[in-house]
Amino acid sequence: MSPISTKRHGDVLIVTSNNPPVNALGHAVREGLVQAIAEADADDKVKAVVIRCAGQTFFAGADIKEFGKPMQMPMLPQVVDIIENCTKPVVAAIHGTAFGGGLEVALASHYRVAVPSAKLGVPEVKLGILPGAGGTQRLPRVAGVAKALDMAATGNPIGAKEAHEIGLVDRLAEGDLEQHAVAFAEEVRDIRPIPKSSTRDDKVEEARANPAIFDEYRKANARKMKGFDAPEAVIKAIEAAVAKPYQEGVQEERRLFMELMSGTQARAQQYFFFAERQASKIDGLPEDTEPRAIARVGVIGAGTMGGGISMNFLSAGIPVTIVEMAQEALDRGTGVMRKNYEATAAKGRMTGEQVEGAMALLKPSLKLEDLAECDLIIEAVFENMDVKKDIFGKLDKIAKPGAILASNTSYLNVDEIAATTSRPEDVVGLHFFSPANIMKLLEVVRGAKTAPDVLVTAMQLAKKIRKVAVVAGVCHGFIGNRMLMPRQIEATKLLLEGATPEQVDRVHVEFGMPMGPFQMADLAGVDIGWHRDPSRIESIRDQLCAMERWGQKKGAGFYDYDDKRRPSPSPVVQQIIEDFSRKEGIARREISDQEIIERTLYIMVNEGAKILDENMAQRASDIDVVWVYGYGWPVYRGGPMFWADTVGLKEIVDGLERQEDRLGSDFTLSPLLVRKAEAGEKFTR
Ligand code: T1G
Repeated sequence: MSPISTKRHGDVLIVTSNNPPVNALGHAVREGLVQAIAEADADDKVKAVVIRCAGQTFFAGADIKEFGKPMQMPMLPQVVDIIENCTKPVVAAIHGTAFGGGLEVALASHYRVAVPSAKLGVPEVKLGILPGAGGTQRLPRVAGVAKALDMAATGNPIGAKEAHEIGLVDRLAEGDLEQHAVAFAEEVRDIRPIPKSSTRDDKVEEARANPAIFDEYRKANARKMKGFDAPEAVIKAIEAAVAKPYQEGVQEERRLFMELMSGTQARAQQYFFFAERQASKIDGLPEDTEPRAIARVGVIGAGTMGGGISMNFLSAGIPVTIVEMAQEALDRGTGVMRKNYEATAAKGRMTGEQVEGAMALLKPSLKLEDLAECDLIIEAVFENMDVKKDIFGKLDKIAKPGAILASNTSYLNVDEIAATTSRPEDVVGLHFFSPANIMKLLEVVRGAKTAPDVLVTAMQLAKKIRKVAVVAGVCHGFIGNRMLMPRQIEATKLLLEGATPEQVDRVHVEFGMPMGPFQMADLAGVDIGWHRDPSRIESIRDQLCAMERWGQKKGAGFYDYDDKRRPSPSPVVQQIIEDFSRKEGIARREISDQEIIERTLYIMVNEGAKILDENMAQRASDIDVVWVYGYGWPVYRGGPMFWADTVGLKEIVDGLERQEDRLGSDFTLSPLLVRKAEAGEKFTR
């Protein structure tokens, strides 16, 4: 049964796609569209065509599940040209997300009608490719070059209202979309010549006269595009749309598309698209597990984390009761939240009334007892087990039956915390990453006794507050921080042996990380976790902390900073490092970049393999989701485990064996990693 059906409404042929969940343009859909256009062409009684979709959205793009498989004709580039060459006017009726190939079908249609809530976009760059069905050639001709560049090089969609303002949508349909689209088709049925996007030049003329626009775009977006292949290819394809007629430009698009599609970056980013969606699934839970209703959230602690966590729920329209121990801390915390919202509003990403609306949902309190009305309570206080145990003991008496009790701990044992309550089945870890209102990652830490519906509630709530949740087991540092630890330890040892902070950081930044271990320490605070005793100096970090070189916030850490927080290598720090080398009797030596990669990145893969072996993560791709969303691992490398597969697990093992003496006696190779390397297996598909 074809997912494409047709029906008549007067002299309009209505073509409907019914291919849940997102009307992906799979082979059967493409075949059906070609047949429908042939039907329209062959029947004189058909004066116009409407293409629409049933379900949640207009075509959301090519079927990504078909990528890497043998091509099945007709391919999308042929389909869109057939639509554009239809002898009757074709109207695309858009709702939901007209993304990728979906927008390309709409662009090849002669007119576009959309509901105001619809979104239009070409997110192909997020998959490491570019719009490959004429999108890079038609979009600039319909929406203008500047808008086309921005949409196609970032992958960010625009709303239907904006699309209507720039002429990408011809009419907004308030109410019944099909009715409006048919009425519009009736209006345009006799207009000749039928308008074809591919032959329009009015909107590319300006760029033709000013090709500098492309280099200006490259310069303005260099940082965001750094390391990625696809955005530059998009710019080249749109340059071709401006410089060449459609038929030649679309050849250039095809060449660039095939080049990208055959590259590792595309494979990594397409892998990651599914990895991110897989992470929300919890294997082995009873199918009928229902989430608990969360009408009000309680947060204990109005510091950086407590405030940031609260903002996630307030922004999603969920009321929050926030509790501090002292009025001054409570006022400071709520003040920071308001300031953050106002900063977002100043950037035009929120309106004034949205700020007021969010803050109106916040109920500050000095009494834990006020949390009795909450369905979920998140503790976000000092990272100390005694403090957390004390709080959970009190919560056990205050919280209503069925309330979920969560700790935001980054490392500590959630089972130990749960044991201080009479309801361990209601206890879970919700590890947010700082800044909690910005970072998308949420580690959901599953205690030994955490109930299935608590987990399902956490995963569903994560989606509601626009987080990407990953289930982690109870171990020191869960998934992300557990892999971060060996990396930080080795990075510090490398300093003692001859590397400099800037060399280690450079290797990581060249690899694609947003910053290296020492830049990250300076940003987060060198003093995090410091014992606070300036007389106790047992490490380089102790020495820096004792000198109040706590990082950017103090104008000095591993680096010196100017008043604009620009870093420069510090001779003082270099001297401290060399003094420590001498004190530890370590002869400094030249250290290669490769050694840094093996000792700081290969070692992370080894820890990831142990996490998998101990069932502290459900799947290797979950580990990749943690590192991309929690630490900025470059998505064009897929994540640590996908990357290890591209390096080859045998090489990872060989590299770690090469470093075995330097990794020290407590280093052990993961048996799972060794087994997979020997068997020639991979961690990810
Ligand atoms: N192909 C195949 N499956 C897809 C899909 C797609 N394009 N989009 C979504 N799915 C699956 C997804 O894996 C999940 O499956 C289910 O649908 C619901 O997705 C030639 C080559 C449309 C905004 O990049 O952005 O066109 O987990 O959880 O939150 O130029 O899906 O249920 O088994 O994300 O409501 C370009 C990608 C393709 C759009 C809906 N298009 N999709 O979000 O649901 S390349 C895209 C999305 C292309 C042409 C090129 C989102 C969504 P499961 P979901 P959602």
